[in-house]
Amino acid sequence: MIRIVHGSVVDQRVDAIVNAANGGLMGGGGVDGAIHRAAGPGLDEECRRLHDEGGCPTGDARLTGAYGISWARHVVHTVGPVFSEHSFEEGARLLASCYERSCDLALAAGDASIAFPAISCGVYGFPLERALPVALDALVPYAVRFDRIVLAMFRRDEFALAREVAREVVRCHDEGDEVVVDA
Ligand code: AR6
Repeated sequence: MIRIVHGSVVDQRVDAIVNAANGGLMGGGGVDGAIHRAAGPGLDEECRRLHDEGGCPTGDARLTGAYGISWARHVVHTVGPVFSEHSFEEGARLLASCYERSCDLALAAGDASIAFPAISCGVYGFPLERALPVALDALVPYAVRFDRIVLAMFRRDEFALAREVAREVVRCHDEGDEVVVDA
């Protein structure tokens, strides 16, 4: 089941929390900063090791522990494309790959639920109305493989826009304050 919700990805009660990271994996602003603050120094330390091993290329992902995010089993760090650095087609391919690689790593680690922020839709400049169809396209094939996939829209206006876009591109219905995709 895929759900679009309003809120921070850090607050989702799931096994795997996905981070919109940068290639260095050493933390940053936006959701990356929020996840590192919530997870604490254990995450910083594990990320430093991944950084020293070369970090993570755009479109790929790396899995770590969740440390201070006590209910989660893992944080999956994925590196979205910077919107202005690619053709739309290439950016969309890289963005889809972020969602797919994150799901693959979480499944391989035994996670039954996963929550994503809107990867690349903040500092990296990918318009949410163009990113969400890419995200949904990538995630629908995984819907049966997880108990729950959550797309967490941090700002109220992002959630409102995501609800509009979802209605245009997939069959879905409202359940309280959430949008459930009928996969
Ligand atoms: N908590 C939860 N979600 C947030 C928060 C927060 N505190 N702040 C922003 N979002 P972004 P990107 C939402 O910019 O575009 C970092 O510095 C935001 O509303 O965090 O992939 C990394 O280190 C948006 O929907 O990620 C990279 O350098 C979503 O998170 C770079 O930013 C993604 O926005 C990655 O940029």
